[in-house]
Amino acid sequence: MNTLIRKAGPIAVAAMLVVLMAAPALARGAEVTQGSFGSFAGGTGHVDYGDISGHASMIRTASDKTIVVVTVSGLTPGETYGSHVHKQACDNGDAGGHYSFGFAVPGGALDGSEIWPGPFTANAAGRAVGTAVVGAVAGTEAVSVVVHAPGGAKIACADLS
Ligand SMILES: [Cu+2]
Repeated sequence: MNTLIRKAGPIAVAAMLVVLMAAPALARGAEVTQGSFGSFAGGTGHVDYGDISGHASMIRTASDKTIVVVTVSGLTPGETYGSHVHKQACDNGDAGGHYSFGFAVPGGALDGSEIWPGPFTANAAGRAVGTAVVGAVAGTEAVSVVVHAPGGAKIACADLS
């Protein structure tokens, strides 16, 4: 131990204890839920796009943001698709309606209360990427992401788990 550390010893130990005691509160990590897209079967309110695939991830960050990233393939090149976080599982009423915070949040869609990773436009290969970043942590009802055809029909869904 050199002189400086010996002199600073008690203060350094106290500072270390403060850091260690604060660590659990600071250590809350990001929570990630994710899932793969599957096409909805053809039927009332649906357009059967056949073989849409891809992935959706939702990150609830330690800094109280929610980030949603979707990658979708099997789309029609040049076509623009809507996409939202929904509040029911894909096989429960076709994912139900949109997830809503119930109040406006920074970056929120519509009236500021929803999370929309779309709209996005498919490239020449029929692929698209969509993102959403909102300044609040999504609640437990944010359980799926739906892709909508132009016109609104639900065509694909990913359960987040
Ligand atoms: Cu939707």
